[in-house]
Amino acid sequence: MALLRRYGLYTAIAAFFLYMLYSLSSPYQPPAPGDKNRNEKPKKPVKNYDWKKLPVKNPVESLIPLPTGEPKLLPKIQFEFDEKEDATAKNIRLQRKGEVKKAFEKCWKNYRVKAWMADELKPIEGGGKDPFGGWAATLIDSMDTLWIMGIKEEFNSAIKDIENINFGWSPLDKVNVFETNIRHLGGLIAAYELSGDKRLLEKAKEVGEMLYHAFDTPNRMPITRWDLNAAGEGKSQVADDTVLLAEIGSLSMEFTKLSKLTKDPKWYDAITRVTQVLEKQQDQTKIPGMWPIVVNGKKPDFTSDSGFSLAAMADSTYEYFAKMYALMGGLDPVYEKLYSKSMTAAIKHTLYRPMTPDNADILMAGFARVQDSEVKLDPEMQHLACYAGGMFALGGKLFDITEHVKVGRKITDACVWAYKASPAGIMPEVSHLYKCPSNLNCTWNEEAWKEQIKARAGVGKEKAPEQNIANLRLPEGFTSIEDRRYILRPEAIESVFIMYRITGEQSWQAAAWDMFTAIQQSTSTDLGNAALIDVSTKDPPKMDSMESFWMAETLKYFYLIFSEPSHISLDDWVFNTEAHPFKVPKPS
Ligand code: DMJ
Repeated sequence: MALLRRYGLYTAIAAFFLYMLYSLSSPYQPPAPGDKNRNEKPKKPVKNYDWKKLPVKNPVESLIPLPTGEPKLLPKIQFEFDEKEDATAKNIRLQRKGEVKKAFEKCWKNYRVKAWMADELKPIEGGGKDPFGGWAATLIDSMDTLWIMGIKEEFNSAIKDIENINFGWSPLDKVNVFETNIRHLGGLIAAYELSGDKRLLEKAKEVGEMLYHAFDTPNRMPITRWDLNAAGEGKSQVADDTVLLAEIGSLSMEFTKLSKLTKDPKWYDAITRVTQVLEKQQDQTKIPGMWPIVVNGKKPDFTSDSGFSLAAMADSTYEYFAKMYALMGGLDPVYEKLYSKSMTAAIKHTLYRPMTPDNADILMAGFARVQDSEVKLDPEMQHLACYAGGMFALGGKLFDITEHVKVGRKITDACVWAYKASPAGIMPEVSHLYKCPSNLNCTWNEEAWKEQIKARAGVGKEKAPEQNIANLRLPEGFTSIEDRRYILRPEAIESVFIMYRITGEQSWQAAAWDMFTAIQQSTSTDLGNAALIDVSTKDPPKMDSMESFWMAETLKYFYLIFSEPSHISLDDWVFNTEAHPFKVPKPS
């Protein structure tokens, strides 16, 4: 009646039909205004910077062009799978794939109903939160998973809402350029490449135009924690003197792909200037071949600090070298050089063999600090470091280095071991293991393990080691657990998936299923999946958090390991660090 009074009969009928059409286009409906589940955006004044038209204050003299020429035929990455599949194995595989898809559909449905357009769904209370700029991170991050899982109606109906996202402004004081790049830009590019829907490329360009202004500094190094409003208002910008290696070095795949798709080299130019600094300074650091976790973007100086790791805050910079080589069709040799020198140094200085009760021949990536020219390795184990298994294995295949495939296998084995060792069947966020004196052979020594627990615990040294172990809830082999959470991260299943596709060994699928069932058992809620506070208990308490990478990465890799191996083959696609697949160029 209200519609009728306000707009007249014909408009009201048209509006009613439009509404019905919209309702039918998706089985899951977003909440109405005023509904407590609706994600109400903050009431700050909304601006809308036109990034494409905003003048660049520090233009480059000439743009670095994309390499031209025919892409090389790269070595085969995937195992030559048998066309015929055993009927029982197929049944099990399909049933498992179905379970993963069901888990995804529950999260998607509730995100749509309770947190539509928010960055994240609160999986316990319902409603949404916006830690990533309020640009619907979960929606954009999940698009290619929808496509890959064949949920095409949802994919298609979500595009019109994506078109309405305003990248011209954010309520955040500082935008994380790295996260926006890997989640939003990466997500849109992959969704476009999979579907061919031009509206997604247009949106990717909008994100690219915005992020390009983070590079508008005198030395063209990007500002990674970026005051978007200052940039939008035309203020001068300077790169920071304290920058995380991962945040400055992991913009390359997305920017390169955007340049290729748009035929505009400006994004490739922007990241190539970072690559040039990495290359120039690679041999001048305290561990030549690697760069410290903290670098100086202002100078730029990527050599001074003394902490090195393949894990958090550095990770994807290393991950992207081999992947960039593939994405460039092998036409840019610099990425092979960056990969091979950094991996040689990382193997020597950051990998260690943990001591386990079954004397497993496994490897983990720890934290290296250089003191008085001596490298000291702290045998840390981060869930984040598990990606390194896949990185070495992929790099090994791409550059034909058998040793790297073996290293990749051993790191992935360590992650599978850590999942199994934990009471909840899930690896904790950060812990320490006992480092074997040699990587070549190592025999379990219970006394030595207990002594190290005492030493690490510091407090309560007077207690018997058994008491310490019980109090600290340490599985055998662990010497401390600093962060007991599991925040739905993907790195372990990511490497397990890559190992499966590379070797064809079904044991990786079995390991994946154990991981999936353990994760589901502890994290599943009525609305989705929740991060865990403490995986060192059998029944871990939950947090009201479901990061967008759960649907973008973790569930995608679980789904793909139970899919036909030709579905998103590693010979045709290369995943960005948020698991968004980009097409690999092929020679014609
Ligand atoms: C994701 O956003 C990406 O995988 C990133 O490289 C690391 N952190 C999360 C997942 O753990």
